[in-house]
Amino acid sequence: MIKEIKLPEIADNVTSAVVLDILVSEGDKVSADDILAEMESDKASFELPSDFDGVVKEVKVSVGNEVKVGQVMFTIDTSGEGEGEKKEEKKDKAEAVDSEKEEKTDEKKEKKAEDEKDESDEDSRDEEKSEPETPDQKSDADEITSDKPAAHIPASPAVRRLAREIGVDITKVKGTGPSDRVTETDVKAFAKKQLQSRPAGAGMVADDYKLPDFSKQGNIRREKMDTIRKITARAMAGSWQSIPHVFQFDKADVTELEKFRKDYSKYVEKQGAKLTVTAILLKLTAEALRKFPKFNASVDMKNEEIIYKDYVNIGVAVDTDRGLLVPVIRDADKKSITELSIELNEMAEKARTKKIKPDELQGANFTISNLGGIGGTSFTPIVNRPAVAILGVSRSQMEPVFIDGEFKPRMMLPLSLSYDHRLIDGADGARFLRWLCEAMQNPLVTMF
Ligand code: CAO
Repeated sequence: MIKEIKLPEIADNVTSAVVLDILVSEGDKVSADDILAEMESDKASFELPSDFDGVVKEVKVSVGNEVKVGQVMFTIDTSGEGEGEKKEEKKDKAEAVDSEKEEKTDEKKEKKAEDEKDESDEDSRDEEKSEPETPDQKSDADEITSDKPAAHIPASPAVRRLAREIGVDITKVKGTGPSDRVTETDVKAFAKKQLQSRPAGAGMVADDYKLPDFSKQGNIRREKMDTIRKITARAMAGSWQSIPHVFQFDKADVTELEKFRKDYSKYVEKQGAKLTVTAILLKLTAEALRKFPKFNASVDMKNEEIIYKDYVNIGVAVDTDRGLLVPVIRDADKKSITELSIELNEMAEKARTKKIKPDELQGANFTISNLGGIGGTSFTPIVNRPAVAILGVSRSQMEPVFIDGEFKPRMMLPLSLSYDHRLIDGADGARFLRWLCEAMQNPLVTMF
């Protein structure tokens, strides 16, 4: 008897759903409640189970199809004849192949053996609390490359679902069950091995995205990443993936500050440095970090603790020939603007001339990234963990600002603050940045 599997009613006002994945092929034996397809409506993702035991006679939809409620997606032969037909076909096509009956018996045995194996694995894990498996113990779950589409890899729907849920490409898993059937244990061992074989942090960069063959479009050239690029790529991807970022923007009126800077730059020059906006920002940010200690902290999610630091170390992003380097100005709150200017000049020079030492690049609680020397109206820098915030500085320019009933030309400096929302809330972020803007407008604010 042929039974139809239709898209059922999912929820009020949902009339259709899209096929995300099809987990069976025509000729597959299924049991009631085995998952046939994964679907997604505009309300939710869900699995479509079989209502019957039998053999999949027809798959009437493809991945990506939009299916209407009530539309037939699969037909299931529940009479057992479908199995017979398939058996005959196989016999005719390849006499060398075992009879379908044996295959089906094998399949039953395989399933039983696999279930028993999986169950006993579970039991031994639960009851005996045995040592975790090492990758070597599971070396039979090596990576393979199969040309077969995922739907043709021998595995139960539950195993396929597990593979999808934990991000394992089932075509790469070597099945250790009878007739190379992929078992739940194979999938778990494969996932574990993949994780263990990655160098720390590599998972953040070496993603599974398959690049297209660019040479089809024209000539290409491949170049190895240098160490700085690799470190930056890992650090930035790691920060971006682990930190829920929020970005806050503001503008500081630096008209008066610019006058001050020009007036005092000669004094600082005499000491051998240049008084720049970055040095002034270093001073004011150090004050802000004292006033708002959360911005000078780190998050320890493992222990669910916040680590407040009594020292104020600020990293400054420096653009070098080799890429981005972030030397750290230690105890910035204890230094004068002149001292900070001198140290910033020295550090930037060392970074650019490859003289910077590794420990001079470590230990920042906060970072300042000033791109204003190059240009731009705003940008959103990535928080450099384990810090929880970073200040982005764009190019200051004269703007008409409406003050006391009239527009006045003012030098405005755009600032952006990126912060970790696990620790810092929106109001904290807005207050921190506003305070910094006000401190630039009127440095007396820092006295209060
Ligand atoms: N707005 C307008 N002008 C600015 C400015 C700003 N926000 N910041 C700097 N300037 C001006 C300076 O006044 C200076 O002008 P003059 O030559 O006329 O005096 C010029 O730009 C160059 O400044 P500088 O770079 O010598 O000095 P600095 O202290 O302002 O900056 C440093 C030092 C190390 C921050 C900077 O050189 C640098 O490397 N910036 C790049 C940071 C970076 O790459 N960030 C990205 C990180 S995320 O990928």
